Amino acid sequence: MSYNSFGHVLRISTFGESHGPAVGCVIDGCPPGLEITAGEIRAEVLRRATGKSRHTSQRREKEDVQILSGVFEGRTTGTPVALLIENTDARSKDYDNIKRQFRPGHADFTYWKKYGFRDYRGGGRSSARETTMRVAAGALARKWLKQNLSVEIQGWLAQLGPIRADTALHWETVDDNPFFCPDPERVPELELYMDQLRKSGDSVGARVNVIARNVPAGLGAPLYGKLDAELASAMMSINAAKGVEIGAGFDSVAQLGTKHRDEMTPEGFLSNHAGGILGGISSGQDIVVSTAFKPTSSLRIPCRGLDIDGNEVEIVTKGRHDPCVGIRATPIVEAMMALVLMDHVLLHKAQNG
Ligand code: EPS
Repeated sequence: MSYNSFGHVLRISTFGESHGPAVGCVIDGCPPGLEITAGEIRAEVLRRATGKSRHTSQRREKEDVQILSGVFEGRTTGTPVALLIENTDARSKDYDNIKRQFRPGHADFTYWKKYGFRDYRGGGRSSARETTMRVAAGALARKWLKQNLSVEIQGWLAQLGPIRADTALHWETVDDNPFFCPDPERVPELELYMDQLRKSGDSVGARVNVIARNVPAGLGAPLYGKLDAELASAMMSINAAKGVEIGAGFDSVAQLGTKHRDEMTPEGFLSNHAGGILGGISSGQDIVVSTAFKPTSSLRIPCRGLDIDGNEVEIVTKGRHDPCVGIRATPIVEAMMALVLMDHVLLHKAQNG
Protein backbone atom coordinates (compact mmCIF):
# COMPACT_ATOMS: atom_id res chain seq x y z
CA MET A 1 0.00 0.00 0.00
CA SER A 2 1.59 3.30 -1.02
CA TYR A 3 0.77 6.74 0.42
CA ASN A 4 1.74 5.99 3.98
CA SER A 5 3.87 9.12 4.17
CA PHE A 6 3.08 12.81 4.32
CA GLY A 7 4.93 16.11 4.66
CA HIS A 8 7.68 17.71 2.56
CA VAL A 9 10.79 18.67 4.55
CA LEU A 10 9.45 17.02 7.71
CA ARG A 11 8.25 13.71 6.34
CA ILE A 12 6.28 11.22 8.43
CA SER A 13 5.71 7.59 7.46
CA THR A 14 3.51 5.36 9.60
CA PHE A 15 3.29 1.58 9.52
CA GLY A 16 1.55 -1.25 11.32
CA GLU A 17 -1.91 -2.73 11.72
CA SER A 18 -4.25 -2.63 14.70
CA HIS A 19 -3.81 -6.36 15.39
CA GLY A 20 -0.26 -6.75 14.09
CA PRO A 21 2.74 -6.94 16.44
CA ALA A 22 3.24 -3.16 16.55
CA VAL A 23 2.51 0.25 15.11
CA GLY A 24 5.33 2.63 14.30
CA CYS A 25 6.52 5.69 12.44
CA VAL A 26 9.61 7.21 10.91
CA ILE A 27 10.03 10.98 11.21
CA ASP A 28 12.51 12.17 8.63
CA GLY A 29 13.76 15.75 8.51
CA CYS A 30 13.49 16.65 12.19
CA PRO A 31 16.23 19.21 12.89
CA PRO A 32 18.98 18.16 15.30
CA GLY A 33 19.11 19.24 18.90
CA LEU A 34 15.49 18.80 19.99
CA GLU A 35 15.44 17.34 23.50
CA ILE A 36 12.87 14.55 23.60
CA THR A 37 12.19 11.47 25.71
CA ALA A 38 10.02 8.40 25.22
CA GLY A 39 8.13 9.48 28.35
CA GLU A 40 7.18 12.84 26.82
CA ILE A 41 5.94 11.17 23.65
CA ARG A 42 4.01 8.56 25.66
CA ALA A 43 2.28 11.31 27.67
CA GLU A 44 0.83 12.68 24.41
CA VAL A 45 -0.04 9.19 23.15
CA LEU A 46 -1.93 8.41 26.37
CA ARG A 47 -4.20 11.43 25.89
CA ARG A 48 -5.63 9.67 22.81
CA ALA A 49 -5.61 6.13 24.18
CA THR A 50 -8.57 3.77 24.51
CA GLY A 51 -9.83 2.49 27.85
CA LYS A 52 -9.53 5.74 29.81
CA SER A 53 -13.29 6.14 30.34
CA ARG A 54 -16.46 4.12 29.79
CA HIS A 55 -17.20 6.27 26.72
CA THR A 56 -14.46 4.77 24.54
CA SER A 57 -13.27 1.35 23.42
CA GLN A 58 -12.19 -0.72 26.45
CA ARG A 59 -9.05 -2.04 24.72
CA ARG A 60 -6.18 -1.30 27.09
CA GLU A 61 -2.85 -0.81 25.38
CA LYS A 62 0.34 -0.21 27.34
CA GLU A 63 1.37 2.41 24.77
CA ASP A 64 5.03 1.96 25.64
CA VAL A 65 6.92 4.16 23.20
CA GLN A 66 10.31 2.91 22.03
CA ILE A 67 12.70 5.30 20.32
CA LEU A 68 14.64 3.13 17.90
CA SER A 69 16.79 5.75 16.19
CA GLY A 70 17.50 9.41 15.62
CA VAL A 71 17.85 10.38 19.29
CA PHE A 72 21.20 10.24 21.10
CA GLU A 73 21.79 11.34 24.69
CA GLY A 74 18.24 12.68 24.78
CA ARG A 75 18.47 14.90 21.68
CA THR A 76 17.51 14.44 18.05
CA THR A 77 20.54 13.94 15.83
CA GLY A 78 19.00 15.01 12.50
CA THR A 79 18.77 11.40 11.31
CA PRO A 80 15.41 9.59 10.96
CA VAL A 81 13.58 9.25 14.27
CA ALA A 82 11.92 5.82 14.36
CA LEU A 83 9.26 5.18 17.00
CA LEU A 84 7.60 1.86 17.82
CA ILE A 85 4.68 0.88 20.05
CA GLU A 86 3.91 -2.81 20.48
CA ASN A 87 0.26 -3.85 20.34
CA THR A 88 -0.43 -5.66 23.61
CA ASP A 89 -4.22 -5.98 23.89
CA ALA A 90 -5.66 -6.90 20.49
CA ARG A 91 -8.52 -9.45 20.62
CA SER A 92 -8.67 -10.75 17.09
CA LYS A 93 -11.40 -13.37 17.70
CA ASP A 94 -13.93 -10.49 17.92
CA TYR A 95 -13.51 -10.21 14.16
CA ASP A 96 -13.92 -13.88 13.22
CA ASN A 97 -17.60 -13.56 12.29
CA ILE A 98 -17.05 -10.60 9.95
CA LYS A 99 -13.86 -11.72 8.25
CA ARG A 100 -15.76 -12.43 5.02
CA GLN A 101 -18.24 -9.57 5.46
CA PHE A 102 -18.25 -5.84 4.83
CA ARG A 103 -19.47 -3.60 7.64
CA PRO A 104 -21.72 -0.98 5.99
CA GLY A 105 -20.15 2.46 6.36
CA HIS A 106 -16.69 0.93 6.89
CA ALA A 107 -13.52 0.81 4.78
CA ASP A 108 -13.83 -3.01 4.71
CA PHE A 109 -15.57 -2.84 1.33
CA THR A 110 -13.29 -0.39 -0.43
CA TYR A 111 -10.04 -1.94 0.86
CA TRP A 112 -11.31 -5.25 -0.52
CA LYS A 113 -12.28 -3.65 -3.86
CA LYS A 114 -8.87 -2.00 -4.14
CA TYR A 115 -6.55 -4.78 -2.97
CA GLY A 116 -8.62 -7.99 -3.13
CA PHE A 117 -7.04 -9.02 0.17
CA ARG A 118 -7.17 -7.42 3.59
CA ASP A 119 -6.22 -7.79 7.23
CA TYR A 120 -9.77 -7.92 8.61
CA ARG A 121 -8.58 -8.05 12.24
CA GLY A 122 -9.53 -4.75 13.81
CA GLY A 123 -9.76 -3.12 10.40
CA GLY A 124 -5.97 -3.32 9.85
CA ARG A 125 -4.74 0.13 8.91
CA SER A 126 -8.24 1.58 8.61
CA SER A 127 -8.40 1.36 12.42
CA ALA A 128 -8.10 4.40 14.68
CA ARG A 129 -5.04 2.55 16.03
CA GLU A 130 -3.04 4.08 13.15
CA THR A 131 -3.58 7.54 14.61
CA THR A 132 -1.44 6.62 17.64
CA MET A 133 1.68 7.23 15.59
CA ARG A 134 0.45 10.57 14.27
CA VAL A 135 0.14 11.69 17.88
CA ALA A 136 3.58 10.25 18.71
CA ALA A 137 5.18 12.14 15.80
CA GLY A 138 3.13 15.21 16.64
CA ALA A 139 4.69 15.30 20.12
CA LEU A 140 8.06 16.21 18.56
CA ALA A 141 6.55 18.81 16.24
CA ARG A 142 4.58 20.40 19.03
CA LYS A 143 7.63 20.73 21.24
CA TRP A 144 9.79 22.08 18.43
CA LEU A 145 7.18 24.70 17.47
CA LYS A 146 6.75 25.81 21.07
CA GLN A 147 10.50 26.10 21.71
CA ASN A 148 11.38 27.81 18.46
CA LEU A 149 8.34 30.01 17.77
CA SER A 150 6.18 29.90 20.92
CA VAL A 151 3.42 28.31 18.85
CA GLU A 152 0.61 26.97 21.06
CA ILE A 153 -1.80 24.37 19.73
CA GLN A 154 -5.12 23.69 21.44
CA GLY A 155 -7.82 21.30 20.31
CA TRP A 156 -11.30 20.73 21.71
CA LEU A 157 -14.58 18.93 21.19
CA ALA A 158 -16.93 21.42 19.56
CA GLN A 159 -19.96 19.16 19.11
CA LEU A 160 -20.95 15.59 19.84
CA GLY A 161 -24.08 14.43 18.02
CA PRO A 162 -26.72 17.09 18.79
CA ILE A 163 -24.83 18.59 21.76
CA ARG A 164 -22.83 21.76 21.22
CA ALA A 165 -19.84 21.32 23.53
CA ASP A 166 -17.98 24.64 23.22
CA THR A 167 -20.61 26.92 24.69
CA ALA A 168 -17.85 28.31 26.93
CA LEU A 169 -14.10 28.08 26.43
CA HIS A 170 -12.25 27.20 29.63
CA TRP A 171 -9.04 25.94 28.07
CA GLU A 172 -7.55 24.78 31.37
CA THR A 173 -10.39 22.23 31.75
CA VAL A 174 -10.14 20.54 28.33
CA ASP A 175 -7.97 17.68 29.60
CA ASP A 176 -9.98 17.25 32.81
CA ASN A 177 -12.85 15.33 31.20
CA PRO A 178 -13.00 12.31 28.87
CA PHE A 179 -14.39 14.37 25.96
CA PHE A 180 -11.85 17.20 25.67
CA CYS A 181 -14.83 19.47 26.22
CA PRO A 182 -13.91 23.09 27.05
CA ASP A 183 -17.16 23.80 28.93
CA PRO A 184 -17.36 21.87 32.24
CA GLU A 185 -21.10 22.62 32.40
CA ARG A 186 -21.71 20.51 29.29
CA VAL A 187 -19.88 17.43 30.61
CA PRO A 188 -22.80 15.86 32.57
CA GLU A 189 -25.00 16.23 29.47
CA LEU A 190 -22.34 14.53 27.34
CA GLU A 191 -21.99 11.71 29.90
CA LEU A 192 -25.75 11.10 29.94
CA TYR A 193 -26.02 11.20 26.18
CA MET A 194 -23.14 8.77 25.74
CA ASP A 195 -24.46 6.38 28.41
CA GLN A 196 -27.81 6.22 26.63
CA LEU A 197 -26.18 5.86 23.24
CA ARG A 198 -23.90 3.06 24.43
CA LYS A 199 -26.88 1.17 25.89
CA SER A 200 -28.76 1.55 22.61
CA GLY A 201 -25.82 0.05 20.69
CA ASP A 202 -25.68 2.97 18.26
CA SER A 203 -22.88 5.45 17.49
CA VAL A 204 -22.66 9.16 16.69
CA GLY A 205 -20.43 11.72 14.97
CA ALA A 206 -18.54 14.70 16.36
CA ARG A 207 -16.90 17.97 15.40
CA VAL A 208 -13.41 18.62 16.73
CA ASN A 209 -11.72 22.01 16.45
CA VAL A 210 -8.11 23.08 16.77
CA ILE A 211 -6.48 26.49 17.03
CA ALA A 212 -2.80 27.37 16.60
CA ARG A 213 -1.63 30.60 18.21
CA ASN A 214 1.54 32.64 17.56
CA VAL A 215 1.96 31.21 14.06
CA PRO A 216 4.19 33.60 12.09
CA ALA A 217 2.83 35.22 8.95
CA GLY A 218 4.18 33.83 5.67
CA LEU A 219 3.79 30.06 6.02
CA GLY A 220 2.27 28.24 3.06
CA ALA A 221 3.21 27.95 -0.56
CA PRO A 222 1.08 29.26 -3.40
CA LEU A 223 -0.57 27.76 -5.33
CA TYR A 224 -0.42 24.00 -4.88
CA GLY A 225 0.93 24.00 -1.36
CA LYS A 226 -1.54 26.38 0.21
CA LEU A 227 -1.45 26.11 3.97
CA ASP A 228 -5.21 25.62 4.15
CA ALA A 229 -5.08 22.87 1.49
CA GLU A 230 -2.28 21.12 3.37
CA LEU A 231 -4.18 21.33 6.65
CA ALA A 232 -7.39 20.10 5.02
CA SER A 233 -5.50 17.20 3.46
CA ALA A 234 -3.88 16.34 6.80
CA MET A 235 -7.18 16.39 8.70
CA MET A 236 -9.05 14.48 5.99
CA SER A 237 -6.38 11.78 6.11
CA ILE A 238 -7.45 10.89 9.67
CA ASN A 239 -9.59 7.74 9.66
CA ALA A 240 -13.33 8.63 10.01
CA ALA A 241 -12.86 12.31 9.02
CA LYS A 242 -15.60 13.47 6.67
CA GLY A 243 -15.29 17.24 6.49
CA VAL A 244 -12.88 20.09 7.19
CA GLU A 245 -13.49 23.80 7.55
CA ILE A 246 -10.93 26.60 7.82
CA GLY A 247 -12.09 29.69 9.70
CA ALA A 248 -15.70 30.50 8.82
CA GLY A 249 -15.63 27.50 6.47
CA PHE A 250 -19.06 26.71 5.01
CA ASP A 251 -20.63 29.60 6.91
CA SER A 252 -18.82 31.80 4.36
CA VAL A 253 -21.51 30.78 1.85
CA ALA A 254 -24.16 32.88 3.59
CA GLN A 255 -21.87 35.73 4.59
CA LEU A 256 -21.63 39.05 2.79
CA GLY A 257 -18.20 40.32 1.84
CA THR A 258 -18.59 43.22 4.24
CA LYS A 259 -18.95 40.73 7.07
CA HIS A 260 -16.45 38.10 5.91
CA ARG A 261 -13.52 40.44 5.30
CA ASP A 262 -11.38 40.75 8.39
CA GLU A 263 -10.82 44.48 8.74
CA MET A 264 -7.30 45.58 9.60
CA THR A 265 -6.18 48.29 12.03
CA PRO A 266 -2.76 49.24 13.38
CA GLU A 267 -3.76 47.25 16.48
CA GLY A 268 -4.52 44.15 14.41
CA PHE A 269 -7.34 42.36 12.62
CA LEU A 270 -10.88 43.01 13.86
CA SER A 271 -12.20 39.47 13.18
CA ASN A 272 -10.91 36.10 11.94
CA HIS A 273 -13.29 34.66 9.37
CA ALA A 274 -10.27 33.67 7.26
CA GLY A 275 -9.09 31.30 10.00
CA GLY A 276 -5.60 32.81 9.91
CA ILE A 277 -4.91 32.03 6.25
CA LEU A 278 -5.19 34.40 3.27
CA GLY A 279 -4.32 33.22 -0.24
CA GLY A 280 -2.97 29.99 1.22
CA ILE A 281 -0.45 31.87 3.40
CA SER A 282 -0.64 32.36 7.16
CA SER A 283 -1.56 35.91 8.13
CA GLY A 284 -0.22 35.85 11.68
CA GLN A 285 -3.72 35.44 13.07
CA ASP A 286 -4.74 32.29 14.93
CA ILE A 287 -5.18 29.33 12.57
CA VAL A 288 -8.54 27.68 13.17
CA VAL A 289 -9.53 24.30 11.69
CA SER A 290 -12.68 22.27 12.31
CA THR A 291 -13.00 18.58 11.42
CA ALA A 292 -16.15 16.43 11.23
CA PHE A 293 -15.89 12.78 12.26
CA LYS A 294 -18.50 10.28 11.15
CA PRO A 295 -20.30 7.87 13.49
CA THR A 296 -18.40 4.61 14.03
CA SER A 297 -19.61 1.86 11.71
CA SER A 298 -18.84 -1.12 13.99
CA LEU A 299 -22.26 -1.65 15.58
CA ARG A 300 -23.89 -4.53 17.41
CA ILE A 301 -27.29 -3.50 15.99
CA PRO A 302 -27.88 -5.87 13.04
CA CYS A 303 -28.06 -4.45 9.53
CA ARG A 304 -28.20 -5.61 5.91
CA GLY A 305 -24.91 -6.11 4.13
CA LEU A 306 -22.90 -8.24 1.74
CA ASP A 307 -20.15 -10.79 2.09
CA ILE A 308 -17.13 -11.06 -0.20
CA ASP A 309 -19.06 -13.42 -2.52
CA GLY A 310 -21.88 -10.90 -2.92
CA ASN A 311 -24.34 -12.81 -0.75
CA GLU A 312 -26.80 -10.84 1.35
CA VAL A 313 -25.98 -11.27 5.03
CA GLU A 314 -26.96 -9.81 8.35
CA ILE A 315 -24.01 -7.91 9.84
CA VAL A 316 -23.42 -7.71 13.58
CA THR A 317 -20.12 -6.38 14.92
CA LYS A 318 -18.84 -7.66 18.24
CA GLY A 319 -15.95 -6.32 20.29
CA ARG A 320 -14.80 -3.23 22.11
CA HIS A 321 -15.76 -0.34 19.86
CA ASP A 322 -15.95 3.42 20.33
CA PRO A 323 -19.54 4.69 20.19
CA CYS A 324 -18.06 8.06 19.13
CA VAL A 325 -14.56 8.01 17.70
CA GLY A 326 -14.53 11.83 17.75
CA ILE A 327 -14.22 11.70 21.55
CA ARG A 328 -10.56 10.69 21.18
CA ALA A 329 -9.81 12.83 18.13
CA THR A 330 -8.66 16.04 19.85
CA PRO A 331 -5.02 14.91 20.32
CA ILE A 332 -5.00 13.69 16.71
CA VAL A 333 -6.07 16.98 15.14
CA GLU A 334 -3.58 18.79 17.40
CA ALA A 335 -0.83 16.47 16.16
CA MET A 336 -1.75 16.97 12.50
CA MET A 337 -1.80 20.75 12.98
CA ALA A 338 1.67 20.60 14.61
CA LEU A 339 3.14 18.38 11.90
CA VAL A 340 1.83 20.53 9.03
CA LEU A 341 2.95 23.79 10.66
CA MET A 342 6.44 22.50 11.47
CA ASP A 343 6.81 21.19 7.92
CA HIS A 344 5.83 24.60 6.56
CA VAL A 345 8.17 26.48 8.90
CA LEU A 346 11.02 24.32 7.56
CA LEU A 347 9.83 24.81 3.96
CA HIS A 348 9.68 28.56 4.49
CA LYS A 349 13.22 28.58 5.88
CA ALA A 350 14.41 26.48 2.93
CA GLN A 351 13.20 29.13 0.46
CA ASN A 352 13.51 32.36 2.43
CA GLY A 353 16.49 31.58 4.63
C1 EPS B 1 -11.21 0.56 16.29
C2 EPS B 1 -11.85 -0.48 16.94
C3 EPS B 1 -11.36 -0.98 18.22
C4 EPS B 1 -10.65 0.11 19.03
C5 EPS B 1 -9.56 0.69 18.14
C6 EPS B 1 -10.17 1.38 16.95
O1 EPS B 1 -10.40 -1.91 17.88
P1 EPS B 1 -10.25 -3.35 18.42
O2 EPS B 1 -11.54 -4.06 18.18
O3 EPS B 1 -9.17 -3.89 17.61
O4 EPS B 1 -9.91 -3.22 19.86
O5 EPS B 1 -10.11 -0.42 20.20
O6 EPS B 1 -8.82 1.67 18.82
C7 EPS B 1 -7.52 1.43 19.13
C8 EPS B 1 -7.01 0.26 19.31
C9 EPS B 1 -6.75 2.68 19.30
O7 EPS B 1 -5.60 2.60 19.78
O8 EPS B 1 -7.27 3.75 18.93
C10 EPS B 1 -11.57 0.94 14.91
O9 EPS B 1 -12.34 0.19 14.28
O10 EPS B 1 -11.12 1.99 14.41
